[in-house]
Amino acid sequence: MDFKSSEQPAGPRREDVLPDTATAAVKVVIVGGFGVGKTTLVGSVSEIRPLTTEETMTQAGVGIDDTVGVERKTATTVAMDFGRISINEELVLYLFGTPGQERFWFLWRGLFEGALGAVVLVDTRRLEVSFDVLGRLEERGVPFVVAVNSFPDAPDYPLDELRGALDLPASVPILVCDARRRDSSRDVLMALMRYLHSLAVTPEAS
Ligand SMILES: Nc1nc2c(ncn2[C@@H]2O[C@H](COP(=O)(O)OP(=O)(O)O)[C@@H](O)[C@H]2O)c(=O)[nH]1
Ligand SMILES: [Mg+2]
Repeated sequence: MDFKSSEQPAGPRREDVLPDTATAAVKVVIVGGFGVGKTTLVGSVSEIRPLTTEETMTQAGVGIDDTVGVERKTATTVAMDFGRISINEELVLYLFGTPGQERFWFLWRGLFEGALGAVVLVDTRRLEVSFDVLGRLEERGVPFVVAVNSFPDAPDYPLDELRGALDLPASVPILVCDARRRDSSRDVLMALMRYLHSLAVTPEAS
């Protein structure tokens, strides 16, 4: 009989437990319009099973949630996604994905409490769904990076053109990602960390 079975011992799974060296916890918010890949990004990068609150789209969303370009999407996040990623032995990021639809904006105040920065996910087929989100972040003075989630049939604009279309200042990082890939999602978070660091070093850069 093989006693080295794959059975897990009782108690928390190893990946659920943070190392004792973890000393800094940073809250990061993932925002963006409907169907841009927020839940996907949190799910691909989180080292704990992400918590997500999806609800089958109901009549409340009909005619309001723009499903053009996301025809296969039948669930929409009503409250938030939650995940965690350790950047190194000391730094842990807590990720909060939050809906971009206007009817959920009442959630924003609480979710942005204590957040150090944000990732704005963008779908180039529907840039306009990001305008309000970007405007609200600027209003609140929350530093953010923009991540273009590349969907196969999405137009492939040069990044400086996108920067112009989204009216982003030159200092705001903009990068392309594939939210389904862990390494790509991680790169986005690292870009945000680098940006936050640069702001802390030279605050006038913001
Ligand atoms: N091709 C492609 N599809 C994606 C990508 N990210 C998300 N999706 C799909 O797009 C749909 C919407 O993603 P979801 O994460 O639910 O969007 P959310 O509303 O922002 O949370 C889902 O069907 C995903 O599987 C991506 O990078 N590439
Ligand atoms: Mg979602």
